[in-house]
Amino acid sequence: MYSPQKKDFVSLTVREQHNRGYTNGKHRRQSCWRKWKQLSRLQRSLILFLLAFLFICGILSYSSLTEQWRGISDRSLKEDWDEVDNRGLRPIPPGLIPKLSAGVGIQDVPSDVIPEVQRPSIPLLPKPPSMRKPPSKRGPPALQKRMNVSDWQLKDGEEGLIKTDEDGAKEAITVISWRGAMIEAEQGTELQSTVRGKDATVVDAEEAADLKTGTVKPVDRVEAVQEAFRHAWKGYKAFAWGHDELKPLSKTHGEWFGLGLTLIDALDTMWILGLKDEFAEARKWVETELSFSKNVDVNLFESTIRILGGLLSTYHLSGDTLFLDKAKDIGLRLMPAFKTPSKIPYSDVNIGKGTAHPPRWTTDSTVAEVTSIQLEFRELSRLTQDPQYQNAVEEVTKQVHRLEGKRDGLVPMFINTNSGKFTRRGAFTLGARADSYYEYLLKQWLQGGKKETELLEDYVQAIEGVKKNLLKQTSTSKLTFVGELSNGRLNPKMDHLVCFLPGTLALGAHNGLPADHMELAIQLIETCHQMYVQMETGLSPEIAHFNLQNHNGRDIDVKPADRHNLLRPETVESLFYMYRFTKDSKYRDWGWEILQSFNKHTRVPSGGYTSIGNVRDPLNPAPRDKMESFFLSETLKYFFLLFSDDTELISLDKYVFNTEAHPLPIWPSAS
Ligand code: DMJ
Repeated sequence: MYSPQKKDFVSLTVREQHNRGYTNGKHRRQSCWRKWKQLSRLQRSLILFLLAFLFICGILSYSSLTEQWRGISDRSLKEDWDEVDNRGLRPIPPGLIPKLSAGVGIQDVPSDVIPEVQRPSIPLLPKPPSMRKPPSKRGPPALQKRMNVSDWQLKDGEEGLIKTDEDGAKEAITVISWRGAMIEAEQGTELQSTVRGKDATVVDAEEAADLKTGTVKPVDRVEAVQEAFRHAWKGYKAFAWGHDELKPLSKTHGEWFGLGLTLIDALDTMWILGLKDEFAEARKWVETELSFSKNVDVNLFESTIRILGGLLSTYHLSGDTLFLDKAKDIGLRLMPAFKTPSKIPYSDVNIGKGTAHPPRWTTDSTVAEVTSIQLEFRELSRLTQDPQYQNAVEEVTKQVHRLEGKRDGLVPMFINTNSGKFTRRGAFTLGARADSYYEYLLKQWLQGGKKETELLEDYVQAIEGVKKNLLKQTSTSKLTFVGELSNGRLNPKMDHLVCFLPGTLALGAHNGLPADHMELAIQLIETCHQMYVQMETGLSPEIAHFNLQNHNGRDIDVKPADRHNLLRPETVESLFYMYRFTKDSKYRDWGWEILQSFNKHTRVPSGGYTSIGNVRDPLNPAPRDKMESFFLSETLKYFFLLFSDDTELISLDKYVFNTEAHPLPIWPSAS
């Protein structure tokens, strides 16, 4: 700091200089003006002309420069898009599939360690330049962005959850719970963008006439499912071919892993439905386009149940070794996930680099994720005669079997990859993050020929735990439901995901487990059915809240954040099991009603089906512009099997379905 004295001195000096400068300038201007006046008129005109000429030249060269700059940025944009095309990420018309040069495979690597891959020729999925940002997002993609479709408008006052990315750009996101998968925020809480215009998703008049309710013969129903599949495929083929998911309203695609998820997930459905042409086209894509040599993070659970499971079952059904080879490739690439201090796998694997990691915010994995990959890896070991896959997943099963922290056989939702222990104990659900743990206990026991008694014990004990801790009835209609336990308190809410349970219980009872499992299955499938019929669209919400007191005469309440329907399969899956084991035609009729509701409220005329945001508003179901791969893999497959009279088609005594509806063989007793 200057002292006041010093300050005065300085300011005085400055003022003096300033004055001097000012005087000098004036003096200089005066002398210039005098010189100008001394020039002849001709000289002055010449100078003025020259100045004007220079000014015009300046303007002209500025505009040509800016043209050039614009040209440069256009080229960058085009180059970026060419890059996208070169990576095979643009829809490729079937039949015109270009040959790709062989990718960097890992099968030839002599050890079980996948090397850090040389910078691959196909870098991580690019975004259009304007949106480019580091590929840091893991888990399911935000399921819905605010739509940018000219025909659609955001509904007044309804905004999506706004997320700001690293670039400061804002996007509307939907938060979604995935059965067993990682989610981005509180399960089931979401706000979604909605769109107006009921015509967009409502089946057109001609189609509706074909699909009217009434006395419909099974064969007609079977054909209706084939027709629904073809319609879904039409959209996928036209707008999302080779990509992960169809966005049927904006007529484009969504990418999650960049591995053609819908196509792979749908392969065995096409086989089972007898859609030969579609299958042949898809097979061609797998043969010529599918490469797992990609620097991309995939979720271990999701890629196991959808990709590995889908390839293995397609191999079994078709006998085509192409699918087995691809299954081996992805299976090996997923193995680094198991290299953790506890051998409880990480949630994410980079299948190109051979590295694995937990989510950014925790070292926990989800219990359902680490315990619902066993059917697939065990089968891979059996087929390859390489025990490493089976050993890795059975180590997880063994550890979870021994772990403390269960409640009457019910498991918490998280497990730590360092300690191998359950974390965040005290919350128990049969819904997201735990569900398929129970399913895979029973199904592994069946897959292995009913020999692994610890699996059976854990399963039977868990069902007892459900009965003791989670089962309740509504006061109005006495609907039985499976609630959630949170620190000793029952929350009377049930995810639609829990509707897998009646089918699994029925499968157990069919295989000799107690008869009361079947009784419970009958009660629970009734509840799942009610979750559809009590909604105005005839479609279930993602989460239902059940009334334990008769305060409003209703059994089911739905919170605004839970009103969405993602075309999920669980109820149709259970209807299929219930029909197979009881032959009670009401289960087929219930399924038929659901199929028609899907056709009425989720079918997009130009091709595909869409998730919707509001099952309570048939006039504006708020289509969300996304067709999940499990709609083709599971929902439509289970519809078909429910309506088919051929009960030997995927016999439940010969196959177990993985949790993504991919049938895997029950091992011959010799294995
Ligand atoms: C599917 O990916 C599988 O069924 C998984 O087990 C749960 N979530 C979806 C379907 O809802």
